[in-house]
Order: sequence, then C-alpha cells, then structure tokens
Amino acid sequence: MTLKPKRVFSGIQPSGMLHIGNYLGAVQQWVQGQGTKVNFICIVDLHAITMPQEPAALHRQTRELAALLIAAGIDPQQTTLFVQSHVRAHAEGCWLLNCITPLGWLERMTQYKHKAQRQESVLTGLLDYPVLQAADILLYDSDEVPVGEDQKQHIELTRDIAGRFNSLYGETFVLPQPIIRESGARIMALNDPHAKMSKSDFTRGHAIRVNDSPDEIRWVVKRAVTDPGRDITFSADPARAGVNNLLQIYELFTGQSRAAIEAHFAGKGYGALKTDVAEAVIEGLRPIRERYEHLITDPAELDRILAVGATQARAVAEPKIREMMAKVGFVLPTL
Ligand code: AQP
Repeated sequence: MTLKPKRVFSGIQPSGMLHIGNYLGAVQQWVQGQGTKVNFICIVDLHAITMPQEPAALHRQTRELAALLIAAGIDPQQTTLFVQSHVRAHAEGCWLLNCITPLGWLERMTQYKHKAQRQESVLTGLLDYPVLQAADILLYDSDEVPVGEDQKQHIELTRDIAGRFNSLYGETFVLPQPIIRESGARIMALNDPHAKMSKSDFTRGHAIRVNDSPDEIRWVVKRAVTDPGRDITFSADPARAGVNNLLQIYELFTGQSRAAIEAHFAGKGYGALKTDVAEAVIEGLRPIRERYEHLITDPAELDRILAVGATQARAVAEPKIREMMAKVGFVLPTL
C-alpha cells in the first residue's frame, strides 16, 4: 500500500522585510520539508492588512517576499508558492467559518490581545485574523502546518473551528498538526531577549533583516543584550535568555551540534561569542542576499511564478470551497 504524501501549508505576511526569526522559525523548515511532501506556501496579503499598511509598500513588499522566499530555497517546481488574494476561496472560506466561530474564541487569542493593545482603534480584521488563517489551512486539507511558536494557539483554534464545522455539517476537514522546531521556535529580539523578534519593530538593534549588510549585522550582534555571567552554554534560565538566543542562532546557521558548540566556546568570553555569531549569520545569509538581488530585478518572472502558483492553488481550493458551500446549504453556481 502506498501512503498518500502529507500536505503541508504555511503562510507569511508581506508586512515588511523578513527577519532571521521568520527565516529560522519558519522558512528554513519549509525548505527542508520540500521534496517528500506536498507543499503550499502562501504570501498572506489579506492577513497583512489586518494592521495598517501603506498601499505602495504592501505592493512592493509582496514581490520582495516572493523573491526572498525563492532566494531562501523555496523551489516553485516543488512548492506551490502563491499570493493569498489571488485565490478568492480564502476570503469566502473565512466568511463561512466566521459564521460558526464564537466571538469568545477569538477574544482569547494572545496575538490579538498583544496587537490590539498597541492600537488606538482596533480593526475587526485583526480580531478575525485566526479565522482567515483557519480557512487558509483547511482549504488545502493540510496535515501539517510548520510555524514559529507564536502561531501554535492559532493552529489549535483552527482545529477547534474544523471540528465544529465537521460536527455541524459532516466530515469535511482534516485536523492539522502544528509543526514547531525545538530550536528556533521563538527567536528573541537582540535588544530584549524577553520579547519575540518582530517585523513591525523598527528599533535599530531589535532584529536582523535578511537583507541587512554585513556591517549592520555586526553592529546589531555586538550590542545584543546578554547577562553579567560568563558561561557560554545553552540554558532555559530566563536570566540567560540573551546568550541562549545567540547560541540558537549560531546553532541554526552553522548546523553544528549543541555539544560541539559548547566545546567551541568553552573558556571564551561574550565578545568572542558575538563575533562568531555575527560571522555565522553573515555567511548563512550571503547566498540568500545574492540570489535575492538577482531575482528582484525581474518582476515579470516573479509574477509568472506567482500566476502558476495561483492556478495550482485554485485547483485545490475551489472544489473545497464548493464542498463547504454545498454542506452549508447554498445553491451552487453552475460551472
Ligand atoms: N521571532 C520569531 N521566531 C521564530 N519564528 C517566528 N515567526 C515570526 N516571528 C518569529 C514565524 O514566522 C512565520 C511568518 O510570520 P508572519 O509573517 O505571519 O508574522 P508574525 O508571526 O506576526 O511575525 P512577525 O514577523 O513578528 O510580524 P509582525 O511584527 O507583523 O507581527 C510564522 O510561522 C511565525 O510563527
């Protein structure tokens, strides 16, 4: 008996330049999973507008993100890479799922509470963000959703929404599993190791962006917050979060084992740690930056790749949205 290959879905917002948290927490996993599974990677522009976006910047960032994902190793021959708004079923699916999702489930979401706190007036779309995410995932009968740790609660909510639809209208959806790395699940800000590295924090020193120059990367890592101790060892102690974060970044960029890394830094100081981390990041990002500079000069080729991706995505999502509509009781438009 041949087993059906697993379906994988994940998304990323074109809300700014990718940082190493997005890269190590999510994109690197997507690249490593290619070949054995059926992959859908979605540039989630509908999600991006749940926070205010400047239209020209959103437009530019959508192509930049496509170029960066390809430069980072997403192969459009092996992965369906597409833009969310090119597949109408995402917005339609969100509406159908909205109508079975209790408000209280959304008000509990940590990301909503965190982002809403920073807004003078909270937009409805921000509250609804996880329902749209549930539609994204469920339209593709996804088995696995590789994400950073911050998205775990949303994937659990997706399972709850899928379960509710299944019990109201009959078996329709696969219940997806979040896939979260042990190392890299939550890369912390370099200027505050107790806060998640985030695209929307533009303070210099907070993040390393994938297209930062080598000098900028050295500047940021040199100023990374550590602690008054001396040990360079992996640790879950919150007081040592800064050093632990630097070590995880080093581990993921070099691919070395934790034992080899601790042996390498034994007897050395934090200055040496920062120098080596900066150089490992620079070397790890160099090929991505070089491929990106080349790809971004050809917007027509990027649009062609995204058009192919949208056609492939529609071929899966459209029959699924029709199935959902039929189950709810809608008269389906004839094709
Ligand atoms: N710091 C992080 N460490 C590990 N993984 C992370 N991810 C985000 N930040 C980290 C993962 O990256 C994927 C894409 O994220 P997103 O574009 O959906 O945005 P986000 O989760 O809201 O993250 P950002 O970059 O911090 O954006 P803003 O500032 O706009 O909120 C996801 O799999 C996410 O888990």
